Amino acid sequence: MSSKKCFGCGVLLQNENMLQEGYVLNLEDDLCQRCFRMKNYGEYQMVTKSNEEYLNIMRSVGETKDLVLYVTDLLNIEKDLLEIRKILSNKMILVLNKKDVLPKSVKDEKLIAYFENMNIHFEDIIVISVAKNYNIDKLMKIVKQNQTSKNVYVVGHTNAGKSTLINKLIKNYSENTQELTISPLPSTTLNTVSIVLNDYLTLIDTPGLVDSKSLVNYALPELLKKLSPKKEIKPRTYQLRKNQSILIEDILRIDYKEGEKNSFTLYISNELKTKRFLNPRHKDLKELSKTTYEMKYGEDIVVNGLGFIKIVNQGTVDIYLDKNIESFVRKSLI
Ligand SMILES: Nc1nc2c(ncn2[C@@H]2O[C@H](COP(=O)(O)OP(=O)(O)OP(=O)(O)O)[C@@H](O)[C@H]2O)c(=O)[nH]1
Ligand SMILES: [Mg+2]
Repeated sequence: MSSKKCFGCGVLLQNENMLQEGYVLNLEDDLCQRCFRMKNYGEYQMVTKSNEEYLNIMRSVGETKDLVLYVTDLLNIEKDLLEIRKILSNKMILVLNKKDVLPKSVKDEKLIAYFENMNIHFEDIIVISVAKNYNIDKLMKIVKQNQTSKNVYVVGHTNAGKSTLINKLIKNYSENTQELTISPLPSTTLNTVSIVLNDYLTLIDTPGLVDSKSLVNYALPELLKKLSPKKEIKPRTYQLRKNQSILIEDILRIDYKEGEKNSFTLYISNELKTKRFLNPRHKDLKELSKTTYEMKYGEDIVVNGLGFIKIVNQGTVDIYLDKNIESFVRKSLI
């Protein structure tokens, strides 16, 4: 084992065991084999990491007084933003990424107000899209205003786009040619990676917290590719009456059990197939488990890793979903 880290994911490089992470033929190499394959051949290799290591990294970030960017994916906002806030008392900016996947009509101000109402302290909240280079300059300004030292940490759940964001900042603001590895799979970044942007700013990428209850951990590669939207979502709205259902691929069934005629809008990748049934169905649910939600006016059902369903009026809704995947209800995001 050397003390050199992979430039792409931060793992310690080693040339002893091909089957273990960090393997390189030659310790002079900058990228581990896993990163090399992802980058050059788009060959993704899933690794599973214990959250304990990540929590240790978070705790060590918490011991610094450095500014933290907390990046989250607008389509997959975690159930509990406080989870990370509790570990880190650092000055923190909430960065709402992937605005490009939400319909253009959704206003930033509305999204920001939604998070402000949660009453969690952030120095600032900003909506960005790394993919569209949207608000990146504005983010850089906010970083400069709030830095407490050269170092700025980038944290958040896996797949939020932390490494993609840092790559964009490297590209836009420095001569540095280092490129972090990014992928649609969870746990791409494996350890901290420091990137010197200039004399005044060093960004530190960190591995993301893994949501063991996210659909991305259970989806096969074919589905995984379709799950995360590459384009603006075209919301699909269904007007349902009692006893009617919606099916999303074979992932989720939504049964409207009780209530007046109601509107269900799906915010999920355009590539996923959906069907509406006008009569109750009983087939194909063997492996799915049922949860009943008593919906109030203007709430979303969120399915971790899939997206969310906005339901306008109150009513009783049953959902059928793999028992390992989390769902929850929140006030409508949009
Ligand atoms: N549509 C869209 N996709 C994005 C955006 N930013 C990142 N992504 C995609 O999100 C996925 C995850 O990106 P990463 O940068 O690897 O995420 P990460 O937060 O570093 O993930 P870990 O290293 O696993 O913690 C990739 O498929 C990116 O292309 C964005 O602004 N819009
Ligand atoms: Mg990463």
